[in-house]
Amino acid sequence: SLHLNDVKFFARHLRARRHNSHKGSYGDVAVIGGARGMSGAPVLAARAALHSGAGRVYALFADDPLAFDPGQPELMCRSAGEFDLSLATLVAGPGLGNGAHAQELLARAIGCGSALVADADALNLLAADAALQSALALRPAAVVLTPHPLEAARLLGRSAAAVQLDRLAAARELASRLHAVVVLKGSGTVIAAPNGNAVINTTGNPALATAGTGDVLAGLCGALLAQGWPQWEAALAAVWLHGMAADVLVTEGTGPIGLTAGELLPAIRVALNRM
Ligand code: NPW
Ligand code: AMP
Ligand code: MG
Repeated sequence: SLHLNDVKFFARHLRARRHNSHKGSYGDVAVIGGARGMSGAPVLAARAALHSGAGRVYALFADDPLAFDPGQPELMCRSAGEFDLSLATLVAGPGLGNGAHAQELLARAIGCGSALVADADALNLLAADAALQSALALRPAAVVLTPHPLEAARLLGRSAAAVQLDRLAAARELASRLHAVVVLKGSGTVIAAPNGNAVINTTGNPALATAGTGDVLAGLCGALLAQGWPQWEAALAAVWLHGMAADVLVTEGTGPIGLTAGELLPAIRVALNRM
């Protein structure tokens, strides 16, 4: 396993902002989530995508869509059922819920040709549906899965404790089984590829152990994919930047106690611009 500490390794994928470029040059991201009671999760992921350079960002809601996000009116809030999912890089799962409508939205997301980050409830729905897993494994477009240990455990049919006992093996097994780049989150996040490559991230700290930080990571990863990063590099850079943002905030006293997920956004933006 490699230890990830060289920013130059991925900086080459940063797209220079050319003078004659426009919002259409930096990709569209659509976050699919927002079941009743969990509207915050897709909003955080969508805000993260916006702060990470995506040209246009949509927050799609499985249930009642917000009219708009008062804290981030740049986002376009829509009903997920009425959106053409082939139009954007997709981040499926934050606060998506696990009902029939959520499952149908995920099946549509897997079935379209867009790059896809699957997180949270998208992973829980996958764990419960072998046909969706096969469709995902056969998907030609990029896929990044971002499970925390319990989500990985559900997918592997074992306990979270068993996953934690050999995190490298669990991430590699999921990557090869689902033919996707897998980000097994938690202290020492593991990024694994279907070919067996695996990297342990060295940034991040327990300030991240708070609600919504995973949703931010998923949105960040989606934004890099939308800007044309290959899936392996997008996953590595997203994990590294997310952890680096938390490390910088802790040195400033904004943590480890009481960091909020939303506070990562400006710090991620700074880390990305300094890369
Ligand atoms: P424990 O407590 O140790 O037994 P779930 P979820 C474990 C949305 N959200 N190492 C741990 O288990 C999400 O997007 C909405 C070891 C923990 O209690 C989802 O759609 C928000 N164990 C939905 O909620 C903000 C670890 O997993 C359990 C671990 C449910 O997602 C919050 C939780 O897993 C949230 O993002 C680790 N590193 N990490 C909003 N504002 O709208 C996790 N675990 O049951 O899958 O629930 O992750 O909260
Ligand atoms: P989620 O559980 O989906 O909200 O994701 C939590 C995020 O915080 C992931 O990116 C984890 O890797 C990160 N995280 C949680 N706890 C720690 C920790 N103790 N050290 C480093 N990163 C953590
Ligand atoms: Mg999560």
